[in-house]
Amino acid sequence: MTTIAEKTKDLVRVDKRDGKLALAHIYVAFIALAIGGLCGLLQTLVRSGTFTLPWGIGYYQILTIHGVLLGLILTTYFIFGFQIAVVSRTSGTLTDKQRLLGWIGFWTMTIGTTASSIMILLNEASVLYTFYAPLQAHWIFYAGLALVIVGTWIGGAGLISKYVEWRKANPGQPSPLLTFMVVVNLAMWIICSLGVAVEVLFQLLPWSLGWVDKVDVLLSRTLFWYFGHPLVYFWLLPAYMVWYAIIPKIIGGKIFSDSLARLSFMLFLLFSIPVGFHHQLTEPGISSFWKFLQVVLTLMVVIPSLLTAFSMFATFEIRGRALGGKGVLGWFKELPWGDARFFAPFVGMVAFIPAGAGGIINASHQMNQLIHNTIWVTGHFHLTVATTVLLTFFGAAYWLIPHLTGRVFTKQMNRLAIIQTIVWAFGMSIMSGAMHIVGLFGAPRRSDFSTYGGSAQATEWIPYQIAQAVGGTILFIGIVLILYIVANLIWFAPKGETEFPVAEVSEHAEKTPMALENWKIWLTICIALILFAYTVPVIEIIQNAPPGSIGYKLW
Ligand code: HAS
Repeated sequence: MTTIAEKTKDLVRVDKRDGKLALAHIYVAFIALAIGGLCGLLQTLVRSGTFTLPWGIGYYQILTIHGVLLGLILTTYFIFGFQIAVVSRTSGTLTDKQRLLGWIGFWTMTIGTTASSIMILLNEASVLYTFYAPLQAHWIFYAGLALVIVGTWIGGAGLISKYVEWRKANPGQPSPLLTFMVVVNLAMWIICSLGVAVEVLFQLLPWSLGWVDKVDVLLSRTLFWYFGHPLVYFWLLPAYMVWYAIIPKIIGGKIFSDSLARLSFMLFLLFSIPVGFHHQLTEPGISSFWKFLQVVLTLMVVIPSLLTAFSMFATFEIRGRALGGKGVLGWFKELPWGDARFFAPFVGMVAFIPAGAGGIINASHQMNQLIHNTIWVTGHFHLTVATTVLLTFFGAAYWLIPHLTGRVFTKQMNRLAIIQTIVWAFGMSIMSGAMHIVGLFGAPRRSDFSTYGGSAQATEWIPYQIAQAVGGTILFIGIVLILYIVANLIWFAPKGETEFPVAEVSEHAEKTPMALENWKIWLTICIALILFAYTVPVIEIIQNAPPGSIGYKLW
């Protein structure tokens, strides 16, 4: 018979077999970081006007590798690895069937990633990470991406089934917070990735195979952005999982409110999907009313981030005061600044303040006219995903990898991780700062310097583009440092036990209402909002489809 101690031990340590599955995902994520990061460095050098790519390699080719490997592959693999570990840690070891689904998902994704990457390397798919039509890639590139998505559905099904199993075994009780958060993220992901799956399967694949001559570009972009905006929250929510439920434990505090954390996640589920038009505000073919409606919904999706900021401030202040911090800000210096597991995500949070303000500017219909398609947008997403999210993932890697590999995060590695965070923040401030400023002057994003470098305007932009190259080079040093730390945690760090920190909820928090876990209510509102925001404009787009494209004369 298992004793209570043994049962608890099972729950605090991730089962080795689940750990192996999680680690497989994390390895691919860091390989993607190495290759994608190198391409990022090359890009900034090309844009500075001082460097030409050798061996006929194209600018758009490395830009595609950079965007696909970092934006789509690093994120998705790290998130799945993290989510598998989190569910196994908080809801118990996966069953053999659930783990098998995880492995099938992993290999499906990996076959797809390899196929798509080979096509990009062969210069058969230099279509950037958004693969907008009418840029056309080899059909294997699209098929590969479709496999990546199908793989995530299979792996996701395993995790959702663990949640269902837990709820059945514990009727009337709120599920473990972290598992609940994973399931919200997966629900959002599955609903939104249906859009890109339809785009790839029914538009891009038949077109690239030559079965149809034309593609309805507006419809394809609409389907892409139906997916593309929730995609950015699919990146953000695991970072929020760390902030809400892990950082409090690392700093020795408690979760400020379980209900507030769950509410904020549910609001993301509702408001992150029906907002894709805020990426298409300058596109003809969608009427102003629907753009306006989606701008309003975009501003609604800011609310859960403001709730998160409030909750984090409360957690930090309560802990800082418990440690003796006095006065309005005295608690601040009591926080564990020397602990990289806290410091890296904290710097990510600080970056999210200007990054979020930038997002609100982007979403504000008229201001979007100024920044759209300028390198300001690139500055925005390097602050959000490449700083806020990535620094939080690095902070998580410092305990997650040694926990899974049975090693320890040594003092030297901790010191190096603090340096890594500072290098990253410094390099990113220069690079993203320069991108924001020169974007306001109209410098385009995604443009090969050789196509515009000779113009008078471009000469004014050059100092900022050199600043971007300087920032990019510093960031590359940051990539080398994190890869060194990760390699240490996988192969060389001393053997030992590392804690998987999961915080408890504060005893002062209100009881969590079960309504927050009533999926019937939330999924119904979510689908109703999507139908409301998209049905009429999509019908209009299809009615006006160009002759010869799929959709033409459908109505
Ligand atoms: Fe964005 C474009 C609007 C958030 C990523 N975004 C992009 C693209 C990417 C991206 C990749 O409306 C480019 C896509 C492309 O290739 O074309 N974005 C927003 C808005 C938000 C937002 C309103 N974006 C994100 C996040 C991303 C991301 C998060 C990745 C993870 N974005 C846009 C729009 C465009 C866009 C337009 C299209 C532009 C165009 O024309 O092409 C909001 O979610 C932001 C809300 C955030 C906040 C900040 C809250 C602050 C917190 C930190 C608290 C700090 C603490 C520490 C506790 C309101 C939670 C305190 C310590 C101290 C010392 C003070």
